[in-house]
Amino acid sequence: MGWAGGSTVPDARGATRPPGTSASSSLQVGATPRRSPLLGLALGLLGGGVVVAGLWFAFAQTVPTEGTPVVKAPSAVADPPRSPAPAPAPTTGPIAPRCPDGMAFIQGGKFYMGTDSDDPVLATARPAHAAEVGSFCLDLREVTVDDYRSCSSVGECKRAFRNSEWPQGSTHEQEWRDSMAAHSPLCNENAEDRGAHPVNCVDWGQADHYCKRRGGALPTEAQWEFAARGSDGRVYSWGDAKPTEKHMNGCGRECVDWRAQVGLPPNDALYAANDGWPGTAPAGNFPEGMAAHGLLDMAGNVFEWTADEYRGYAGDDAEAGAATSRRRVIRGGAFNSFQPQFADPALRFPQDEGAHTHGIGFRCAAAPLR
Ligand SMILES: [Ca+2]
Repeated sequence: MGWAGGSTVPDARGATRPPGTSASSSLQVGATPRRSPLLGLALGLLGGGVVVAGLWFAFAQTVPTEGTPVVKAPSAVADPPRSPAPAPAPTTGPIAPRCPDGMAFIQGGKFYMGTDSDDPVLATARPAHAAEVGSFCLDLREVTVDDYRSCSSVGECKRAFRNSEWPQGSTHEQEWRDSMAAHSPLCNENAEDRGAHPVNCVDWGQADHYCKRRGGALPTEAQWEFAARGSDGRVYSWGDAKPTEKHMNGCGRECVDWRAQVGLPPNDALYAANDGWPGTAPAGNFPEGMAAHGLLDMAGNVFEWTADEYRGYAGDDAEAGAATSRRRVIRGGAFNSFQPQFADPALRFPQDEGAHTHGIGFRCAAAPLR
């Protein structure tokens, strides 16, 4: 997408010129054409005719006719000094806001952020509380592998990781290591045919840097949630319908089967159908799950890094004491999410900002163009 990239390229000399012109089409100047005597006479007669016509025209303009005001003829006498031309009247009516290519304009507004659900999965998202955000732009899709490589292949971003790694937490060490090994092949940097998939296995710093290089930033949590659900209190980003294999890339039959194949502990399926993608799917592949503003994959495919450090909404931040590094909020559920709560726009989890996992990617926000 490259919306901070320059769209103009100077020519070989570094000069600029209007579009559609070239140096070879410029006029030759300095040559004086010769004129024949006959041509001179013809031009003289023509010039005289123009003078006569001009005088008639000037006269005609000064003759008042009924109902029309007198217009003063041009005069050789200097006019009195004129006052400066008035400034153009301000344009009335709203000016359509603009966003960089590939981004949606999100009109700012109020909403209830978080949830009052007592579901344990949504524990960190309690309580619902009034919030307000200003207008901003947000990527319609998750940043893809190809997008990210446009930065990492020119040495301006660090390459995405090829292994999945996250803090051990309370998991048994061998189980933790086995799980990281089983999931690492799902890092899209390992494959040549996943250019249209979301980039994953990037840590928070890589995501933050990529967005800043594009002239934007990671969305704040409030921006992300407001973009996903708007102001109307809907249950999911697409509305109130329960998530299916048409709405999002979650954990369907294919995901349960994949876990069995690689020897991971079984889990339930979010839906019974096979959504076709045991790992990530190409970004924007689930149009029925489209949120307001045309945003895609706001649930499923990959979780998304946000700008914010994790803080408990109610000030109950006891977990933070055990963290070994700063934790950032991730949003939106992933391809391996098997509970509908993971599609709830309020869902939020802390993640170590140094983690780089198969299930986390990102999208960027930006200020509207002026
Ligand atoms: Ca997503």
